Amino acid sequence: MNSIKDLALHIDKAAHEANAVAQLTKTMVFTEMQAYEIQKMSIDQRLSRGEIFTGIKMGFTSRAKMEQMGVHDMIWGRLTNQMFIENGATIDFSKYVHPRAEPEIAFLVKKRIEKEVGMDEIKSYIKGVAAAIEVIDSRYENFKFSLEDVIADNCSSSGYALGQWLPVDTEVNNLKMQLIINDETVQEGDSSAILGNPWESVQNATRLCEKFNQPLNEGDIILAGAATPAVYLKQRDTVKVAVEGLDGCGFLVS
Ligand code: OOG
Ligand code: MG
Repeated sequence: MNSIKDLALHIDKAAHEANAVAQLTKTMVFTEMQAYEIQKMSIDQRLSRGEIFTGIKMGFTSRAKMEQMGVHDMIWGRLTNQMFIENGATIDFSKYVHPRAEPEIAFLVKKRIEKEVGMDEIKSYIKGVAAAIEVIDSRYENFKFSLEDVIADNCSSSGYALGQWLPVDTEVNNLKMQLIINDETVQEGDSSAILGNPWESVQNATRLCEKFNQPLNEGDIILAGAATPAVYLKQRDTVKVAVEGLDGCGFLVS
């Protein structure tokens, strides 16, 4: 492997086949901007296999997540329809390397976003909010990576479940968020852990859309990032998220 393209094909294959691989930065040194190029090329592979782009996810927008993973900067990744988990569905454990779940809040785009939008205008670009669970599954051995590695690996994105969409003026800040596995609360946090207010994450998402030339269209989603550390899943788990004031969602692991 001696080019950005080789690294992109390698990480795409690892994701496609659910195999853990060594960190890409162990093979070749690359910058954060090159990591985003690798991410884009690896997602282009998925799109060429027929997957459809459905939005973006923000990462490391809470201190809890940054501390858990030992990484200190906001990141973003791309979502596709193949990652969508129908509320109440069963996911196949064998299709993942070492999946973890984390509680999130999702935003539904109302109109095209291609330029940074200020906080004063942000709500006019969004038509719904919902509780969400993100399934992250690093393609790296032991779930260990540098910032460049995780960006190249599409920020560990591998699945997302969504609760019922509620109107855009539904309060999303200062809400209790719980990740519940097998009827036990395994993580609990507050939505204000997401950059002080999850809307700040949406605002940052628009900034990154402009910077990386990745427009969002009506119907695309933005995941604002986890409010708590993520928890490893195992076979036969029942996974739910409860967010005060929003409709919850969940799935089973087979
Ligand atoms: C990277 C993804 C981070 C979040 O919500 O902070 C993320 C990882 O932890 O593997 O999705
Ligand atoms: Mg996440």
